[in-house]
Amino acid sequence: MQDRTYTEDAEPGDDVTVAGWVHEIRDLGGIAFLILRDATGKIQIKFEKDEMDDDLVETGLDVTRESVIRVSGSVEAEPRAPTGVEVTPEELEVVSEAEPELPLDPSGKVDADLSTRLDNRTLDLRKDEVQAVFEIRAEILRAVREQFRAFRCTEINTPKIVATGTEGGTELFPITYFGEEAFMNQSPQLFKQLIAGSNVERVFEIGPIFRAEEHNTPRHLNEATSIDFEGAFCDAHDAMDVAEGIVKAAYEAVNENCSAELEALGLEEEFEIPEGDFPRLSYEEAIERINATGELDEQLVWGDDLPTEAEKTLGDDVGGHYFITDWPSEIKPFYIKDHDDDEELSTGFDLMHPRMELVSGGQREHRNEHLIEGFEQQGLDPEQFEYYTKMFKYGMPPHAGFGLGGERLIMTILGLDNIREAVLFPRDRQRLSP
Ligand code: ATP
Ligand code: AMO
Repeated sequence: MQDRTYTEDAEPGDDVTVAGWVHEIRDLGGIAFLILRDATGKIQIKFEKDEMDDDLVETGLDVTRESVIRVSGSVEAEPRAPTGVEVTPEELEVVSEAEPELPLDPSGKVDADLSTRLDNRTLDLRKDEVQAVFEIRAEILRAVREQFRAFRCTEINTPKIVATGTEGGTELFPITYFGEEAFMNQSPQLFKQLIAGSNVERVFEIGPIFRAEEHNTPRHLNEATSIDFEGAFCDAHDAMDVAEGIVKAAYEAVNENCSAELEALGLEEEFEIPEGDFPRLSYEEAIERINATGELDEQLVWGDDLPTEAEKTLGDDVGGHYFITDWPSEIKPFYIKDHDDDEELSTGFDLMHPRMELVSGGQREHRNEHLIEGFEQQGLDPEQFEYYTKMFKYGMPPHAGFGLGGERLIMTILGLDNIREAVLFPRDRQRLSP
C-alpha cells in the first residue's frame, strides 16, 4: 500500500505518512488546519505559520478541496482535533489536484439531486452516508452468503446470456449472439432448478437479472441483483423458512456489524430487527383483509393480482413482513406447482415488506407431463425449453425455491426512498451510463 498509514491507525507518538483527499481547510490566521479524509476516516493536519517552512504551509493551504495529497509527519494527541489526534507535517505532496469547481459537494453542505449524484458517483461516494450504504450492502451480501452456507447450500453462477425467457416475454432484452437471437437473463430460474435436480440439491446464486420494464418507479431497476434459492425435497413452506432466515440474517448482521454506518445514516436509534415469525396469509385471506379496510376504490375479487395500492393497504394493516401464500394458479408462472387437490390453487408465495414485494417463490412442477401442459397453457413452445424439460425425465425430485430482490432488501432495511440509491451505477429507462 505504498507505505502509508490509514488515518484510523495513526496513534500519538507515531511518525506516519497519510494519504487521501482534502476534505476541508480552515485558516484561523496564525494557525490553520487541513482535514484529510481516507477510507477509514479523517485526520487533522496542523499548520503553525510562524514555525513552519513557508513553502510547506503555502502548498498545504493553497491546495483545492478534494485534491489528493500525501503528508508525512508526527502524530500528537490533541483533544480539540475532531479525532483527538493531529499530524504536524514535515512533508506534503499534492498527488492529484482537483479542479476548484466540483459538480457535487462531497462535504454534503450543498444538496444534490439523485441524477447529479449518479452522474458523479465517485464524488458522491466521498460522503459518509453514501459510503455507508455500500458498506452495509457489502455486509448484507456477506451475511446472506454465510446464512445460505449454514443452510447447507452451494453457491452457483449461471449464464446471463440465454436462449429463452421465463418471467414474461415482453420484459426481455434481446441481443445478437453470433447472428442468433438471444436474451439477457430475467432470472436464473430454470438453471437453478436444473442444479437442484442434481446431487447438489440445495443451491443459491447472487447475480444480475435483466428486466426490460418500461415503467419508471422508485422500486424497479432494469438490471437488479437477484438472491436466488432452490432446494430439492423442499416444499413451499420450507422455501419460506429459508427466505425468512435470510432476511432476518441480513438485519442481524447490519445491527451487529454496522453501527458506524447506521450512525452516518442517522439510523442508530430507530434501527429494528424484525421480531417473531413472519405471518403467512393465504391469498384469499389477503384479499378479504384488504377489502375489509374499505381503502380501495374497487373491491378485489379472486384472480386479481394485487395492485400497489392493495399491497400498501395490507402492509399498513399487518405492520411488518408477511407472506402471501396459495396464489391463484393462473397468475403464477408455468414452473410453479399447483396444489394436488385443487389445480386452480398454486403453491406460489410472495414475501412482503410493508412497503413492497421482496420475494417470489413456490414449489416447482417437477412432473414432466404437467410441466409441458403448463408451457402450453402459458402460450410458450415447450420445444424451445427442451434443454430444461428433458432433465425432468431422469429423476427430478420435488423442489422449491425463491428469488429475493437484493436492492429491495437493502432499500427496505435502510428505508431508502429510491432503489437507485442501493446501486452504484443503476440501469433504468434513462440511464445507460455511467
Ligand atoms: P496563533 O497560534 O499565532 O496565536 P491563532 O490565534 O489563530 O494563532 P489559536 O489562538 O492557537 O490560533 O487558535 C485559534 C483557534 O483554533 C482556537 O479556537 C483554538 O481553540 C483552535 N485550536 C488551536 N489549536 C488547535 C488544535 N491543535 N486543534 C483544534 N483546534 C485548535
Ligand atoms: P420475480 O419476477 O417476482 O420472481 O422476482 C423476484 C424478486 O426480484 C425482485 N425484482 C426486482 N427488483 C428490482 N427491479 C426489478 N425490475 C425487479 N424484478 C424483480 C423483486 C422480486 O420479488 N423466478 C422467480 C423467483 C422464483 O420463483 O424463484 C422470479 O424471478 O424483489
